[in-house]
Amino acid sequence: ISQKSRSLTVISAPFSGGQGKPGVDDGPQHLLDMGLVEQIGRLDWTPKFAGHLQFPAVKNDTNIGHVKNPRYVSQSTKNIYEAVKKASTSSDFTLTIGGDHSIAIGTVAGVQAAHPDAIVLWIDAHADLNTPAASSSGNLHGCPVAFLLGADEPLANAASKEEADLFGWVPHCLDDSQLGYIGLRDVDAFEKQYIREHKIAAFSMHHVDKYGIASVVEQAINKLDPEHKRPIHLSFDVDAIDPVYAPSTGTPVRGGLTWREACYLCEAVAETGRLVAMDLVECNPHLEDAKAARETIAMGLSLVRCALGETLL
Ligand code: NNH
Ligand code: MN
Ligand code: MN
Ligand code: MN
Repeated sequence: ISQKSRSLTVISAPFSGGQGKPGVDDGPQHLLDMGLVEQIGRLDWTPKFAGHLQFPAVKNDTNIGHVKNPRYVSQSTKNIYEAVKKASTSSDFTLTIGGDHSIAIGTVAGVQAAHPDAIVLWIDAHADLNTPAASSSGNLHGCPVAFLLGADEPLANAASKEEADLFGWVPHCLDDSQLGYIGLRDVDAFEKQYIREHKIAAFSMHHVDKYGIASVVEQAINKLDPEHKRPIHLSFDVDAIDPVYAPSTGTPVRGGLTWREACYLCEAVAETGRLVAMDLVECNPHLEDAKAARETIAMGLSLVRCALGETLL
């Protein structure tokens, strides 16, 4: 019996200010050009493209301490937050396409506003859990989870209290017990310690090898939601996938998920019937060559289709 067609909002967040490589802001257009909305429309969903969010440049956005583009990232992710909050309140599903992973400051906060009990599955080679102070790169795409958990402190070396509090608007909407990682293999010392101390559900590639992806997804969901009743937000960084399958991304790390493992993960989440939001981030079609870019975008499209139930019989 087929379900009635559910409403889905596609939000494009062509944002690259959370890291240093230009081109990731072109990920959304490439996903759209290769048929994202049409492909979703062939499934049991009614997609509506909400357009490209605009991110007006910020003048004199100098580093605060070593933190890069702080005002631009704060302002842009706030716009994303408002858009995702609105979409998540009014439609059954919100798909946000990035853009770098700093956009998840806005997507997670926005989805949590509509579904405060939603669990977040963060699929990534990295934990993105650095506080600005702990980050060695100063790239804010490595920090979204810290803001959402409320692990951050006012920015050090700011010129004013206002500037120190640039990210004070981010709701501390996530509890440690609401977050699960899959795919980790490049985690900084601060992040490891935080994961241990706060007992965050974290499955690295070692666990994927040891137990298999099916068991890992099951263990993650069981740990975060033993009663299997909470909504799910899937935040998918394509660098979780092995660079053989997703080469065009800013920080590739070898030894990642295979094509099928990544798709399986999305299918298993689709199978729950509780997925309410997905982010697809860090596709940078300007890295590697045109063929690599096409393969990376094709991988991303597959993930979305699998998460929306394409392969379920
Ligand atoms: N952990 C590093 C940092 O904070 C790398 C983060 N890079 C990512 N995250 N691509 O997904 O800068
Ligand atoms: Mn990430
Ligand atoms: Mn990553
Ligand atoms: Mn905060």
